[in-house]
Amino acid sequence: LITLQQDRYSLNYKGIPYKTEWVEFPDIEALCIKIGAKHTRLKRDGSGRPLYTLPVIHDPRHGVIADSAAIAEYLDSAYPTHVLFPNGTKALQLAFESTLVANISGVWPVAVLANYSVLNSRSQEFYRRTREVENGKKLEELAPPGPVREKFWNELKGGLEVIDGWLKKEDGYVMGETISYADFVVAARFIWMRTVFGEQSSEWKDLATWNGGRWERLLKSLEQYTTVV
Ligand SMILES: N[C@@H](CCC(=O)N[C@@H](CS)C(=O)NCC(=O)O)C(=O)O
Repeated sequence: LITLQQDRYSLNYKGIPYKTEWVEFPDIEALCIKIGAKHTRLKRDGSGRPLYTLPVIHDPRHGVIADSAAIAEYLDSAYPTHVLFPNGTKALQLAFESTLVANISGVWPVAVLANYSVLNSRSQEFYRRTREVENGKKLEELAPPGPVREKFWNELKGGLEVIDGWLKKEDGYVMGETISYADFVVAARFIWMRTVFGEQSSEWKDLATWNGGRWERLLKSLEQYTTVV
């Protein structure tokens, strides 16, 4: 199951035809090894073993590539229209991605059970087992309703305020008028939140009001690229 959709948005943006194959969590490692996709980091279970992740693309013109940033860089070199990393912006865009991920990390413990509930039973078993080992806690104990959950939610809100402060007051993209990889990084996280919490949830309704509603408007303005093909 691909939860980080930003590469699909890149493909849509560039108008490259493709087909999506959905992969369940327990099948990712074996599939990556079989097709020769590289691991993207090490497992966080203390084993030091490689961790294979999605998204991965297979382009018959080139081969198999893992990791969103590497995929975007490859797509720019092979398909140079609608550039994702305009000249000289890759390092800044990747720094933006790291900071965004750090600034919104409070959402993770809050969303973990909602994320778990959208998976099928095989992926649920894998997700619960691996995430509980990584965190040393039951999923239910990560952000129980009450002050702990509120603290994480407020951390998310504060983190997004920082990002909002970096962007233009009137709507616009990370690079101003130009769409780039960084906007798909933001959109992918918001679409993930909307998907796991649900559009009618109190969480999404709250998020949609933050920072003058800019996040929902961003999704609307990128909608044509964020549809699933
Ligand atoms: N840096 C990678 C991160 C991708 C990633 O973390 N993917 C997760 C799903 S959102 C994954 O495949 N996890 C596999 C696992 O937990 O075993 C990228 O941007 O492509």
